Amino acid sequence: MSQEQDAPWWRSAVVYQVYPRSFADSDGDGIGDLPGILSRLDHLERLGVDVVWLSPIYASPQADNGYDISDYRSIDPTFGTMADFEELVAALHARGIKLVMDLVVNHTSDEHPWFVESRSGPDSPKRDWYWWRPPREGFAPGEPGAEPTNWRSLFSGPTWQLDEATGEYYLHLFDTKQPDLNWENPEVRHAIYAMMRWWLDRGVDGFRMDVINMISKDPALPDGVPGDDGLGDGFPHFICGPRVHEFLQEMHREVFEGRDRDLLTVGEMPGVTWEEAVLFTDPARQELDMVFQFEHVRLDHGPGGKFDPQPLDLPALKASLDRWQQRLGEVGWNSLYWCNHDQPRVVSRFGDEDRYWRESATAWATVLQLHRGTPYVYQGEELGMTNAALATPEDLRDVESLNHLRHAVEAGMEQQDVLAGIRAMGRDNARTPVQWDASEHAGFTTGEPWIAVNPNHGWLNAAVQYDDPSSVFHHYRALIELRHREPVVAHGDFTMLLPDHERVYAYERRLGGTRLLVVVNLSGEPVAADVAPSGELVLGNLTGQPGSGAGTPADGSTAPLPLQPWEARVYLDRG
Ligand code: TEU
Repeated sequence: MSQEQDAPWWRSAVVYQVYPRSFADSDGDGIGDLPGILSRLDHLERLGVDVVWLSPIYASPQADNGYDISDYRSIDPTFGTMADFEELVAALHARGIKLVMDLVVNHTSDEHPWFVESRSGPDSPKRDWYWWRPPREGFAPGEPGAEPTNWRSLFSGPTWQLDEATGEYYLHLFDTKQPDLNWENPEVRHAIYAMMRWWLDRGVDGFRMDVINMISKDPALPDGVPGDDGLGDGFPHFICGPRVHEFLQEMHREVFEGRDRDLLTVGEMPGVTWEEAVLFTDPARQELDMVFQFEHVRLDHGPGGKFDPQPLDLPALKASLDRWQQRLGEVGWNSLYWCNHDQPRVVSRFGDEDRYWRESATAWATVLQLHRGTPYVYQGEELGMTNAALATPEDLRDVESLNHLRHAVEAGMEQQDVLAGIRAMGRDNARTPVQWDASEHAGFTTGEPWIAVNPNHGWLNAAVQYDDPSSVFHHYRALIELRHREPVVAHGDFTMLLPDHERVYAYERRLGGTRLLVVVNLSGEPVAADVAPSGELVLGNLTGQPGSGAGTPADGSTAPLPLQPWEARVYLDRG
């Protein structure tokens, strides 16, 4: 059998992420919901995606928009009912689309009954389900510096919260309302596996596992190297910790083994290295199908971290992605993304939303989608949605941004400087409502949206794009269709071209005698790229170019190939 026939189904699949809060609201409360998603399935089918990854819809106090779960087996009433959920699964399946659920098991909500019980006292049978520790030796509870470790939370401040009643601290790598589960305790692990089996039995097709490389902490809890803020970097002690592979192999045995269905597992892994990623995704090791790595989305972080952005260094991006392409692919597998609910919009971040909105959105789409790996499209990305227009602190909704604002201002930074960083990099950028049409709230809701709709929805919306063959939407559709149609996209090998070029992103994919050439000008100036096209131009992003399908022959001229600002070209040569 050929490599293609042997390959798992998800190698030629495209995943679409739905962030339910902001997708579509059916009942006018201003918050998206399951019936809302159900009403927009035509959009997904038209786009041609194979899988929907649904961000959390479980019962939750919504301190982190559902990434703080208080009951893993029920649907938050904000989003609907279990009956709505069942209807959604059935409707997706009827259209041949799979459903992958978000699995948030590094932590729960502090309102989860497990934590409530755990918190009730040192003798609670669930005390050890979380990380409780006395104050640091020689310190009284609550005294500055009494935290059991000096780790800095991913959401600012220390990772430990004092519980006044017992004088002990609990660990929270994220918000204080997100206490970390103790995976050292086998009861915790088996309760999670049982819950996962329960969802699979309900027909879901896999899981996207939230910060799953943080579940194993070094039980000695060593301090991290302190920074200017006095807090330490705990990453070395909880990123890909000592037992993470063991836990994921156990999970695989307990949850996935023997299920003869087409499932997908993807682990979200901040700070994962490619060396670790190969281990996580090597099929022989039976851990995960693929991981989300973060190297490429950190390249524009400045010395002050994510809220201190700097211009993207294109050769550095190419070097990074090329390394991942080379190291994962034969063994292991990449997931490909620019956008998700935590990242700013790609057209605003790396493109030119003012002068070349359509061209730069489609240029970046082309670059990503034709790499080797499984591409992820985040809701609205297929429309070229832009960053939010959030001007004041009152406009912000995201707990990470709000915590950062508070801590940075307390530490003496100017509020306007902090806000500038949040405007560029904050997570609310990705969370404004999907722009369905030009009506008052963009067709998202009839009520007051929980976060402001982007004012550009008058011209930037799905309704306009459906009828425009040169739209961002149709470009994504064409890219997805190309992956489905041409095995070279899913299965070909990858060679980066022009690695040092400051403006052009070019690469070649080869499978047997077939060659796919992708050449993209990622700048607003015309350039000549030193590549030699052959075969047919099957896809381009300038008006009048083929939108996938019947191509026009490459004109046979030798390099260099002239490219207009933000022009993308894809050539297919069947040899
Ligand atoms: O995110 C994990 C994570 O580390 C970052 O992407 C995070 O969003 C933050 O921006 C770091 O600066 C996952 C979820 O995707 C995110 O939405 C949750 O808030 C987080 O875990 C906690 O569950």
